[in-house]
Amino acid sequence: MANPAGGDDRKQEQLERWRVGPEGAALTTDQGIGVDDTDNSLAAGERGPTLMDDFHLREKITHFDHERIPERVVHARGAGAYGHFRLHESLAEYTTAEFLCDTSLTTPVFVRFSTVAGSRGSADTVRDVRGFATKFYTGQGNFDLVGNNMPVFFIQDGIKFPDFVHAVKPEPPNEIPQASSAHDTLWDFVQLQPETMHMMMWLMSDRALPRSYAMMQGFGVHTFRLVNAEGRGTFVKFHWKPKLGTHSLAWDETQKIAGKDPDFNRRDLWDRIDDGDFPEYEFGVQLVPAEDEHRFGFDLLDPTKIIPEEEVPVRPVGTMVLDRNPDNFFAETEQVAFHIANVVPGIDFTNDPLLQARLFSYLDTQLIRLGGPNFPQIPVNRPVADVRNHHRDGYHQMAIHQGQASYHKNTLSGGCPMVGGEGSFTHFQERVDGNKIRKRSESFADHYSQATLFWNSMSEWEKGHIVGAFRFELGKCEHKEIREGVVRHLNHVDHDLAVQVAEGVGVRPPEAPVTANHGRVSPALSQDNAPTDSIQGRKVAVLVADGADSSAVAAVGEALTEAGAVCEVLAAQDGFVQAENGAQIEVTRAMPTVASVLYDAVVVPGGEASVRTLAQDGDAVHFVAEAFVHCKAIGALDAGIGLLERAGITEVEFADGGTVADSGVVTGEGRGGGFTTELIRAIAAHRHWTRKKDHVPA
Ligand code: HDE
Repeated sequence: MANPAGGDDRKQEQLERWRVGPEGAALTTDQGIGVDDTDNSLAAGERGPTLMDDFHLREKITHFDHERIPERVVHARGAGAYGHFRLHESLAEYTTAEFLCDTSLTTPVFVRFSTVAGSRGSADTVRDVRGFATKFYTGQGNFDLVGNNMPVFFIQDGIKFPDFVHAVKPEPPNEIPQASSAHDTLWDFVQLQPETMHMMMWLMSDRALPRSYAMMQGFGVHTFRLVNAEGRGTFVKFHWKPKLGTHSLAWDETQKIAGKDPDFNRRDLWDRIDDGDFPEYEFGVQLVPAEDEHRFGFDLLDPTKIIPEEEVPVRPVGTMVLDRNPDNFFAETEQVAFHIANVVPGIDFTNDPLLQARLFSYLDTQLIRLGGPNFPQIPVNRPVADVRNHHRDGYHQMAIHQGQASYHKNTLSGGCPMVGGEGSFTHFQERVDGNKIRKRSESFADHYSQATLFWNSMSEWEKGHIVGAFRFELGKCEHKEIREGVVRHLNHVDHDLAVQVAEGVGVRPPEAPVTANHGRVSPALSQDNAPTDSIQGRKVAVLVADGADSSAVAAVGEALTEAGAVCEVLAAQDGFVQAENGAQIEVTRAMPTVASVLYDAVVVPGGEASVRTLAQDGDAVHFVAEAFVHCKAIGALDAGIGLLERAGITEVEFADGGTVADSGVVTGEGRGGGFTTELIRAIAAHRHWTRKKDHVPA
């Protein structure tokens, strides 16, 4: 069976067996018995009691009563998709994992993106880390790369994970706040656990507010190990880089979206795949030879550290395309079970103490969440590789194991299944020697210098957003001594940062730096350097009323659509508006049902009467003003420029064929070719963060 993006479809073929459609079928009970009435219970008389005989009623209600399973203790809110991984460059020199060696292979995948702290029904656009978990269904078994969109973590040792999660989750007395780190317990934890500082810089940055799952990096976080045919190990960090670049929403925007469309990222992923605009990521590796283990100024086993890309470049070796939406959220996205211990021959672990604790946690958590040890048999979790072993029985066993022997060794089943077959997993042989101790290695002691590296690498606008985020989040912390504690740590990161945050949260700014800022930078960390050459999947609103210039609407729509954007025509009401020339313009959505925060850009075409009406419509004026304040591309043609003026966006100039008057504001007369070219460039830029916007109320 072919998939839309071409390539291997073993997983989809396997899933086909389990898919159940409603077409042409009669309603039955779970026992396959036809049902004559599912609207009225069986009762003794019209107004009489319901009868136990009604097996259909009992089965229907019982099944309903048991529909819920526990949500994930973290990463409860998620969205998933199937896709394919293609290798471009063989890593056979480093690993025996076939899917990383054989460039002719295509490997089916399932990816689940998630937020961490919120409940299953929480909003997508909260400030949080995003999970980026990938299940590779390889011919050698499942490999799960259970990563995040940030390359470091809050803690160094997994034993602190329950403490950390308890601190960030809603507080115990009242379960407030939902899906937010802006509360006392989180900051209390942070001030007492300075190893969090690097990750807190990422969390307070725009990385925590992704515009789209298709515009988000992914990181394996830990240092793993690749092992080649000779048994030689090479340290590796795994990376995903989105083809569309890493782009984020504005903080004010995320809060509004959380109300207007809490499913914003989930919907975006679904719509992109539905529209054939498949999210694509480059898979890269940072490789460190075993003999270089100690050449860095930090410990490779410390998950609060990155290896700067400038020191060890990320080598792109493959591409992942997400090309199929699930059929059923519960069956697939909810029941998918990732486990960091799912590795294939040629990929192995290191002694990173965070990674080690995860090796235990993921299997354990699935047992309670999915109700027993047979969850790997759930369709989405099944490997495409053969499964043969002596595991037996347990809740929800789906396999009918044949044969007398369910033990090894045996003669009765001919010794099968046999151990040590070709390609079986052999653990990397690492010599270890030590006393049993509870002690953090000295090599894990530096908690600040990479937080400083991150800060130094930010552009001015990114620094501004980080300061704003600290002021907001820490400002919500009621206990002044906790705010003071956090500011003291920030002063170890950067004095200016600490002073700016202190001033915003009402604590005395530190007088002097604790240590001098080392001044190092890693340009790869800044989103200011993300690619901005595409408007693929960007959502553009075109505002119209009766009297709009229909040829301008069509021309702009055509140009943007051709460049890959999704254009929607908005008017006060759904239906049609009457164009200047009497033609009808179809309205995609009524303005009150949407909001500027759901779009990447807004365009106001000409037509005197249309613009006059829009200028009298508070929704339309606010739409433009808000898009301006959120630094989005804005285009206006002819009379449409009047709406920009009405919205207080005054710094516009005119020029033949269109021009960028204020960064990202494109105006034009007579929609000359220059207008759409400039507009496309302005939208591709993602946001115009340095725009002067304080004079516009929105
Ligand atoms: Fe997880 N994590 N985690 N985590 N994690 C879970 O497993 C855990 C950590 C990550 O979409 C749970 O099936 C411990 C780092 C993702 O289904 C649980 C520690 C990273 C997902 C669990 C960590 C992650 C999870 C909850 C510290 C990035 C969602 C439900 C030792 C590299 C996977 C589940 C999905 C989910 C434990 C730290 C990523 C409880 C104990 C570091 C993307 O097992």
